[in-house]
Amino acid sequence: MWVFFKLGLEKLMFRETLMRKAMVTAVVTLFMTIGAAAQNNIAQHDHSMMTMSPEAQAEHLARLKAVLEAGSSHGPVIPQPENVQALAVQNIAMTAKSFSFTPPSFTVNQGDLVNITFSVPSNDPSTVGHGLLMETYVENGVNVARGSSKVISFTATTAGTFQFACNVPDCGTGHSSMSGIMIVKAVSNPAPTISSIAPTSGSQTGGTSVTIIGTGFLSGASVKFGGTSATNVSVTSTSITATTPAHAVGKVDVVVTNTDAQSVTLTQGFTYALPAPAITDISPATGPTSGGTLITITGTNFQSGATVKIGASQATDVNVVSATSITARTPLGPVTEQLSVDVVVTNPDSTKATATGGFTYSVPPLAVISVTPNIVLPLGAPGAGPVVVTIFGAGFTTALSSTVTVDGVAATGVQVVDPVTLHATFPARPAGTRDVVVTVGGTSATLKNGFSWQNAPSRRRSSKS
Ligand SMILES: [Cu+2]
Repeated sequence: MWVFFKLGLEKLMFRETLMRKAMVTAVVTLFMTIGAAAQNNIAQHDHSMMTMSPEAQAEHLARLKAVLEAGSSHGPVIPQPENVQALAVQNIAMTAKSFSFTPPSFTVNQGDLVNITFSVPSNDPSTVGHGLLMETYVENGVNVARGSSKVISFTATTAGTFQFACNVPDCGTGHSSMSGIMIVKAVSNPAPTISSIAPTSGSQTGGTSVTIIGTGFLSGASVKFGGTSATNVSVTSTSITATTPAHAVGKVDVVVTNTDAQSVTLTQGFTYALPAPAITDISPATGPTSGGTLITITGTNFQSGATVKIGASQATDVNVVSATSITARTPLGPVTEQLSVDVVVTNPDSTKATATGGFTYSVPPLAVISVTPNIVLPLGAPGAGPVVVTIFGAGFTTALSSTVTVDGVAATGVQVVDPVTLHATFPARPAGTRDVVVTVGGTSATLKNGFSWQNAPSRRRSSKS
């Protein structure tokens, strides 16, 4: 070890590469442990204040860089961040005097912003001052004149050991003893996590602004949806906003990758959907409460398999003609008075469009169309008695009181089933064919000869036929 130690840096450069790396590492280790006083011993390439030609200076710089590289140890170099968000600010006051750096070594944490205030005392023996060349971080050297100082700043992005030296070769005898080491301690950040994303779905065309909530996000983190990078990514430690890229319809993974390569995946965390439908027109926009009106709904982004709801009920005969047109029949309308109801188109992917009050059910004039059954046994016949009938018509409503008479006698148990259906119980009456009258509010409608009481046909008549 001591043999290696006493060899000068320049002599080491001419050795076989692996040997040199091992030896310089040993030298660095030694002067880190035994202190600055020993550094003078490694100086054997002094230039004794002579003035070097530009070519010689370039060659010297190249050789010095090679030596520093050999004396440093770190992984792949991480570029300087564009936006510095330092873990901490490390202000290092460094004095360079013939022929040592004070301090000869210092330690920072990965991610720290390092500000080296590099000073050369006014009483320094070197008339040309000194300089700082540091592996990876100060690649081109910074010269500082005697009696002045400069601040050299960088972010300690890459962890490892980085040797530095004076890059002013003609600063005097002992120049090459001016060497030191910066140690950047690797900082392992906690892996990022995602707790939620909002919204959880958006159009296949992209452009949805989403917010991802979680922990451990690092400035510069990237976000991918289904393998495609999001844009407009803005990061704080606990939230990320980003704009979704375009992607085919379906569920995709959301991946946040930190600048230290740690990542987190929210499996199938975002759903790409077709654009939501919209309704622009409904024609006709009115129809009777009895339903059955064929309407055409015009709009956009209707999908095959869409359903249509009118008021509280599903429309029938729904036909998605195209992405812009649907035909359907209105269901039975409300039992109450004239009413406007919402028309809702729901695509198979659950996106929907609502036309508020888009269809108006009109109550048609009161009408009685038929009674079932309409022939029963007359009063006095064996088995004769009250009978429950169904009356079909129009304009029935629970909003107004309803009465039914048959043969001038009130029916009992009158019940409005829907705007076109009533139930009632007719009494037994003498044989005959009579009128049925339905009264709703102050309006009546009559089915002339709508109901008969009569005996069953005789066997003879039956056998004749
Ligand atoms: Cu120097």
